[in-house]
Amino acid sequence: MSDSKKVEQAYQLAREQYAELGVDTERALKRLAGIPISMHCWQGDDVGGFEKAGAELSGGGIQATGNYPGKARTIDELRADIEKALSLIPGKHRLNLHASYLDNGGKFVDRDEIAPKHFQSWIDWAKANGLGMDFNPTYFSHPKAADGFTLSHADKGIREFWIEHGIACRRIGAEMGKQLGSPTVTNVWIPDGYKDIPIDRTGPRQRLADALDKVFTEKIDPAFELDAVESKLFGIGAESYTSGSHEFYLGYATSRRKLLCLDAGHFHPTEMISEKISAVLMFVPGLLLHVSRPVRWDSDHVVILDGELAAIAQELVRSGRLDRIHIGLDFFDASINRVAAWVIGMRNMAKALLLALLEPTESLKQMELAGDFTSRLALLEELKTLPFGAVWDYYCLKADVPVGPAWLDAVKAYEKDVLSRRG
Ligand code: RNT
Ligand code: ZN
Repeated sequence: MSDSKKVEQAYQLAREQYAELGVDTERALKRLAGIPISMHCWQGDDVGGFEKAGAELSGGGIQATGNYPGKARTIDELRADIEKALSLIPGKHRLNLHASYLDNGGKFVDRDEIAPKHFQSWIDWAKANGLGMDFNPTYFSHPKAADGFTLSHADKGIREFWIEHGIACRRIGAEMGKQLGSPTVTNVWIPDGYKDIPIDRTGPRQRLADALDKVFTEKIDPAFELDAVESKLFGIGAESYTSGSHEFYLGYATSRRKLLCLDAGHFHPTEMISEKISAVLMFVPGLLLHVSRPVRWDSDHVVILDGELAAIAQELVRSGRLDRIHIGLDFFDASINRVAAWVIGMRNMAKALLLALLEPTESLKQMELAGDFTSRLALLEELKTLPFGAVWDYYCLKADVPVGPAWLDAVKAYEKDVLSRRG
């Protein structure tokens, strides 16, 4: 029997098993195919970008560690790596680009002067590859961010420089969304904060709110562009205070009607974003997720299929508001093959969504409402050993991407033929 026959046969059995619980696997697969995941460009080159030749991530309290060979050094190399990764991931997805990945034709263009034309080649490439795009201003790795403050800086000139950057990025995002036919989420994250205990916690936050209001002054059609703001608890060198804390942005997003970005690594270690989704969705117009894996701190490890990832996906699906939720990944591991890192993280996010879509949510809800917590717990545990893998394999087969670990062979071949030849 051929391998694909085996996959089909296993799927038919799985389908029957799920049907017994009232779960329609065909419907789940259809819904899964309609959920894009925004793949972050920065896993491909350790958050380096193409602003200057040989640029390295520096500042901003984010830290890629490892020196696995073969990282993308040029825009063409990064695009080739992304294409390779996407060819191994089922579904139609998006590319999440940082402003520092601009195509400046080899001539330095500062952050306050970037324009849609510096991203036209990315837009064309995205279009050719059937990808939507999301965007991020880059408020780090820059001399004007070197002392740890940007939009909340005490110096007006520095604030204004970064306000201009934000304004420019929204226009770029809008152009991407317009040309690609689906709104670009432009996500603002700034590293601003103090290493040691500040006297004035209010001032930087007032300056930040004022600067953001200036960044967001221009009305942009939400069919082209949506704004998101991302909080953070701490950063390296900003351990004691961040201007853009969770409470700050929750208030800001609620009062200004912006999307709130929840990054899984930006909270206290026992605080889970899965628990926050239902609450914040009640008050903000939409959510952006930065799905990441914090190991002891905001370490940005590759996303694995763990309990929290499953819980995040459950909350997204159970919310019934996927139309207001944008899923993006945020990690950067330089210690393993970077293309594999993408594939592992993306496939895991999709798997978690599928697991959630295969849940008999209505039955579980009825048990809960009836106070039958015994049945709720029993069924949740039984679900864990249903033949989910057979449904996932079938999804990969139908999407024409490798089933099971076979994708790794493709990555190894790419490493041998392409990545290992990079100096
Ligand atoms: C940093 C934030 C932010 C970045 C990217 C590169 O802590 O998570 O989202 O990871 O902008
Ligand atoms: Zn993030």
